[in-house]
Amino acid sequence: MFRKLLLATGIAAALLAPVAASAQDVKTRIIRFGYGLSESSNQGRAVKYFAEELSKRSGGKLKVKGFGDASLGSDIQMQNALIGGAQEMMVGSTATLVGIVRDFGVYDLPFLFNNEKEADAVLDGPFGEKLLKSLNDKGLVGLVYWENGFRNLTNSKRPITKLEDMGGIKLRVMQNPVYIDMFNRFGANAVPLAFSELFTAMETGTVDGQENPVTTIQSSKFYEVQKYLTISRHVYSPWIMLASKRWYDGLSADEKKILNEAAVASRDFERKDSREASAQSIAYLKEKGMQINELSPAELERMREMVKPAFDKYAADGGAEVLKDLQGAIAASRK
Ligand code: TK8
Repeated sequence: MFRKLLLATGIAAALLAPVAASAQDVKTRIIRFGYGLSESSNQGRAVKYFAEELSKRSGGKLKVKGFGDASLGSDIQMQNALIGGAQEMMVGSTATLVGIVRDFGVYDLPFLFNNEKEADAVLDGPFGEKLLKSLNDKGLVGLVYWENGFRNLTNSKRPITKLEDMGGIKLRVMQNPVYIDMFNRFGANAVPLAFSELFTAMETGTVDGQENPVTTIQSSKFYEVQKYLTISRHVYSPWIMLASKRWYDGLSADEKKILNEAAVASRDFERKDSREASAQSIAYLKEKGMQINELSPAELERMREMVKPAFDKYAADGGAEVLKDLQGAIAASRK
C-alpha cells in the first residue's frame, strides 16, 4: 500500500514537472549592473534597454539596477567583484580582460577589421564564442559582445596628420600590453590608465591625449579638454557583457534562458544605436570646437608598416595560435 502510494506520488510529480516549468522557475532578483560610461551614453542606453527587456521577459521579477560612470569601480575592479560574487553583472572593454584570459588581447592588434560587418561575423561566430567560453573557468560568464567601436585619437597638443606628429605625446591607453606596445611604436608615450581616471588626467595635463570611439569622446565630454581629433580607426574595440559565474550558476534554467535572450536582444539594440549615434558624433564634436582631420591612406599605410612587429611580438609572447585563428575567422568573414 505504502509503496503504491510512493509510486503514485512519483508519477504525479513527474506529470506536474512540465507544468511547473512552463509556469517558469523565476525568483525575484536584483542584479547590480556596472558600467564605465555615463547614463546618457550608448553604453548607458543599452544597459537601460537590457533592464527593460529582462523585466518584460521575467514578468518584472529580474530587476537590473544600473550603475554608470564607474560608480562600482573601473572595468578591472568590476571584473574582480564579479569573480568574487560581490556584483552580478557588468559591461566593459575586452581589452581590460587580459589579466584574466590573455587571449583577449588579440582583439587589440591594430587594423584587423575593415568594417563593423566583419567584426559582427567574427565576434558572434565560433571565434568570438570560444573566447567567451574561455572565461568560464575564471569565474566569469561572457554573454555577448557589444560595440564600443573603431578607436580614434584625440590630444591637446597638435593636429596629428602624420605619424611623426605623435612623437612624445603622453597618450593614455587601456591597461593592456598590446596597446602600450602599439603606441610606443608609433612614437607616443603610452600611459596605461583606467578609463574612470581619464578625464581628470587630461584636465590636469597628466596625459595629453587618449584614443576612443567618437561616441565616447562625445558622451564623456572629452571635447572639453581635447582640441584635436584624428580619425584613425586604428582598432575595432568590442565591449563584453559579463556575469558573475558564482551568481549565474545559482540561476534556474529558466532564469538563464531569459537572461541570455535579453543579452542577445541588448546586443542587437546596442550595435544599431551606437552606429546611428556614431554617424552624428563628428558634426557634434566639430560644433563643440574640436579640430578634426582624417589620416590619409598613405599615412595609414605607414602606420600599418610600422606596427607590423607588434604582431610578431604578440605571436612570440604566446599568442600565435589565437592570432592565427582570428586572422582565419576575419578572412572567412570577407568571403
Ligand atoms: C569604459 C571603458 C571604455 C574603453 C576605455 O569602462 O577604457 O578606453 O574604451 O569604453 O571600457
